[in-house]
Amino acid sequence: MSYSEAKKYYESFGIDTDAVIKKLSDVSISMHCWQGDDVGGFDSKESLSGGIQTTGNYPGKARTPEELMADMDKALSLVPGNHRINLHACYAIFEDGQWADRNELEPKHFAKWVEYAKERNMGIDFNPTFFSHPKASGLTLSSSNEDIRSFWVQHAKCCIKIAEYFANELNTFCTLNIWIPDGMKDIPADRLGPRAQLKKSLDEIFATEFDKEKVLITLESKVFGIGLESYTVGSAEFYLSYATKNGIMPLMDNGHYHPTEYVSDKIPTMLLFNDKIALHITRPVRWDSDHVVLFDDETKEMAKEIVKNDALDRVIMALDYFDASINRVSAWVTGMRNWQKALLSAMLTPWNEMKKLQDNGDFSRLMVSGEELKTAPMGDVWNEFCLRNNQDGGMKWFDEIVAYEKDVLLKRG
Ligand code: RNT
Ligand code: ZN
Repeated sequence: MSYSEAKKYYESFGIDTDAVIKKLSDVSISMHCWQGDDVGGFDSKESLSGGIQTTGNYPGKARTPEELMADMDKALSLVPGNHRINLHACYAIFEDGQWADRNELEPKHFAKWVEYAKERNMGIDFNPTFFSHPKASGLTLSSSNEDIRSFWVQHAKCCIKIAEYFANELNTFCTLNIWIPDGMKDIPADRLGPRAQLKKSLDEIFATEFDKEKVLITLESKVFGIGLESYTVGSAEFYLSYATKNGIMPLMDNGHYHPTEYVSDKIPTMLLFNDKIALHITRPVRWDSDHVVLFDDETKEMAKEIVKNDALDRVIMALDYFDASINRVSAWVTGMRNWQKALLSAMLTPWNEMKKLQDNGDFSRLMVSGEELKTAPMGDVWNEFCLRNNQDGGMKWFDEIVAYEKDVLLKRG
């Protein structure tokens, strides 16, 4: 089928594909820098901690800021549209050996990133890093050790300043996401204590003066981590309650729930009770494994809940996965394109008609329509969307990855 035929097909469902293409072209996704170096960062030689794990040893990992930036450029050059980048505090760039610990980070340590983003007209989102650090061997913001707890509170405060700097320099908001790995391997004697400490730490962090239009703080909950199987301080109820009570934005990572719970089901509820919400889009396989985002059923279902509820401007969409077993640049492009495909698939579905079928109890027709649309010519609209954004819709981008691997990645040794 050609685009014009596909256009006609969708017209018969009342969908204007040109308008859809325009709408999708305006969606910015936040691309996480940490896919490029297995969540390594530049501020320490500590190995990755916090109950998260990259697996694989594919050659070509970025070892320096220059390499990481080059890889991100390569990835972004193969994704249609204009996007944002998402940094972690551990990606600070220290010039002339001017290393600073996490409680002393300053905007100047991110000046190179601002330069990078400015040249490419991109926004930056940000994350304090509460892991891979000697003071993160136990609890962080929920610690009962005052030295440790205040160190991490100070880290978060530094990050607010840096986020404000990003927003001011780049003229767009900066999302600042707080995720801590705090938890326990075995059954805790005291569950309430650490949560009370975390509450106190968050209160202290939010007492900082900052421009709430520019810095959008989000709170990310989790169910468990490796070595932290029995107890997570920052659980879903904890952050939901804190966020609701204090007018803070919640962030849902779809790898952070029990396997039969779906973030797609949570999105509409959250939209009813929050002005804005944020997502970490990932793919959990058996556990929070952070596999590359595919164009699979749950990914489509999450996109549907955003598009169908007309909430594209109320949901901050960030990718979050790290796969070291395949070409890392390819992993970025695959995930970015797949989230766009999921949004496209949702935009090409006549939700109003389908809602009517649901409201009228016509569940047979609803099922048949849904199944019919699964083989609709979405690929032709995808190709046209790519074309209009100066990209190829097929697999040609992968040839560029192969060439980049040969010319650049494999030469890294
Ligand atoms: C960990 C969380 C968190 C991290 C990043 C690196 O389970 O998902 O968002 O993946 O901050
Ligand atoms: Zn996450």
